[in-house]
Formats: sequence, C-alpha cells, structure tokens
Amino acid sequence: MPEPPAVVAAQGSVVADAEGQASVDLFAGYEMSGAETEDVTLRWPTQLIVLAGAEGSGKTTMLAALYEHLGRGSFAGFDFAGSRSLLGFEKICHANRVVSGGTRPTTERTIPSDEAAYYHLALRETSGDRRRRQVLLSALSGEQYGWARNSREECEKLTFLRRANAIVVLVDGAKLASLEHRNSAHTAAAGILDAFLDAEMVPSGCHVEFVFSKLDRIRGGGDVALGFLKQTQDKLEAKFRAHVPHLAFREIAVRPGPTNDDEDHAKGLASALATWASPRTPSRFDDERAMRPSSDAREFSKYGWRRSDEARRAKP
Ligand SMILES: Nc1nc2c(ncn2[C@@H]2O[C@H](COP(=O)(O)OP(=O)(O)OP(=O)(O)O)[C@@H](O)[C@H]2O)c(=O)[nH]1
Ligand SMILES: [Mg+2]
Repeated sequence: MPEPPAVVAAQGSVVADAEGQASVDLFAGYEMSGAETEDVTLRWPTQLIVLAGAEGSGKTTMLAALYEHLGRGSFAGFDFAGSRSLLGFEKICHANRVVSGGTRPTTERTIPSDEAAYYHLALRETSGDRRRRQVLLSALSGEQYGWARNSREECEKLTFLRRANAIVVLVDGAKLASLEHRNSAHTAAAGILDAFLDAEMVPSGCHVEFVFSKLDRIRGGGDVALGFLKQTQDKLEAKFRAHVPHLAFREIAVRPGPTNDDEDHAKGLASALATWASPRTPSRFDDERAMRPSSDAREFSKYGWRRSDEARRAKP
C-alpha cells in the first residue's frame, strides 16, 4: 500500500524528511518565474519538460490533465508529493472542469507574457525506494512559439530551452484531421523544432518528441486522417532524425470527447509522463552532438530576468 504523506506542511513551508528532501511541499503559489524556480533547481536535480506547439495545439490542456490525473491517485508510477504552483494548476484546470450540467470542457488561451512561466510537480515513485522527483513544466503561449519560428532573435530569448531535459512539440491532431488545415499543423510543428535547432537551443542529450495531440479527433477522421498522421511522422523523421538522434513520436488524446475510452487515453499520457520525468542515461550520441548546453546554472532564469529587465527599461 502506498505510504501516506509523512507530514502535511503549512502553506509555503517545507518539511524535510530523513533524505533531506521535503516530504510534502504545499505552496499555494501561482505559476513560477524563472527566478523562483531556482529554489527548486539549485537544491535538487530537476527535470525540465518544455511543452511547445502552435496556438491551440493542446499544451495547457496537457498540463491540466497531468495535474488532474495525479490528483486522483498514483499515475505513471508516481504519487503526487506536492507543488509550488498549486494555484497555477488550479487556475488552468478551472476552465477545463465540467461543472454539473455544464458543457464540454475547454481551456483558456495562454496569453503571451514577458516571463516564462513554470509549473512545479514534486513526485514520489510508487515502487522501489520511492525516490522523489522534481519536475518543472513550461508552457508558453503558442503565439510566442510562432514568434520564435519567425525570428532567431525571439527564439534565442527562450533560454530555458538550453536547460530542457525533454522538449515536446505538439502537432495539432484536430488540424491534422482536417483537409484544409492538415499541412499547417505539420508546418507549424516542424518550423518550431527547426527554429530551436537553428538557434542552437536544443541541448545535447535532450529527449525530443513530437506528440500528435487530440488523437480522438484524428481517429474520428478515419483512415485518411490516420494515413496523413503516418505521412507526417515519416516526413518529420526524415527531416530531423540526423540532427536529433533521440527523436521520438507519440500520439495522445488528453481530453477526448465523451464517446471515447478515457482509460485507454490516460495510459498514453501516463506513459508520456513516465518518459519525460525520467532522467535519460547519456549515450554515445550525446558526445557526437555539436550543440552543448550552457553550464551556467543561472542560464535557467535568464529568460525571466532579461524579459523583466526589458520591461523595466521600457517603462517611462
Ligand atoms: N478533442 C480533443 N480536444 C482537445 C484535446 N486536447 C486539447 N483539446 C482542446 O483543444 C483546445 C486548445 O487547447 P489548449 O490546451 O488551450 O491549447 P494551447 O496549446 O495551450 O493553446 P495556446 O494557449 O493558445 O498556445 C481546447 O479547446 C481543448 O479543449 C484532446 O485530446 N481532444
Ligand atoms: Mg495554452
């Protein structure tokens, strides 16, 4: 039986266990700035998962779904062990919840902001020595990824990418299922990873994955849509495999329509989290990669600092 949390900390406090790590962290904070994440990243090894993708591709819904699944019990081999951005998660889940008698859940569009925002999860493995994992998830607005696609200068502002352990680029499944929009879904996703690579923002050893989101919509499009998914994957594979040896592909429906099998879809998300939250073992490919991550620990928050400095300078 999973052990209950040893101590429930008061809001904003941390209670250390024998490993010197907090048993349960309960911070009622909103999403964190780069500077605020240093409280976690300078203390513990932390997996940074970047959810990238065009507007409406499903990044925020994926964040909300991860939090909701962990709130219901063990998920992906982890128990929820706290979060410093509880209110941030609650905020994005709010619009997602179906209130009784309500309509289909939806997500509010993420507003472009001056600072990168991070969502924190402390996880505890459900088996073995029940080690804790610290995870930060970053999800900017799709608009900002659009700017990064079109301008190297904008892309270079996303300095957190250089610290990413996993970069997940969402390919909008709803668009892929539509004759009219399918090419734009492919071009947007490919353009984002292209821009990251061109600007040398992808660290060596980073797990890079294209995720076909809204699988329920792709399946709903029948064999034609599934065939187009396969073609898109082949094209992405051919374009990026040489530059990204660890490239992976995945298809998920995190918020399937009411007629779909929720359990089946939850398994897809669980398997994704298990991969993204696990540190990768370096392989020989990592030495062969030309791109190197910055060894500067403060690089992580530079995006935040730089953006807020710019904002301050811009003020009259
Ligand atoms: N059918 C279906 N709809 C989904 C799924 N995932 C997300 N959606 C819907 O897709 C829409 C856009 O999702 P968001 O999560 O807001 O997209 P985003 O990438 O955060 O978009 P921006 O904030 O604009 O960058 C919402 O209406 C979601 O309900 C899914 O698995 N299946
Ligand atoms: Mg969003």
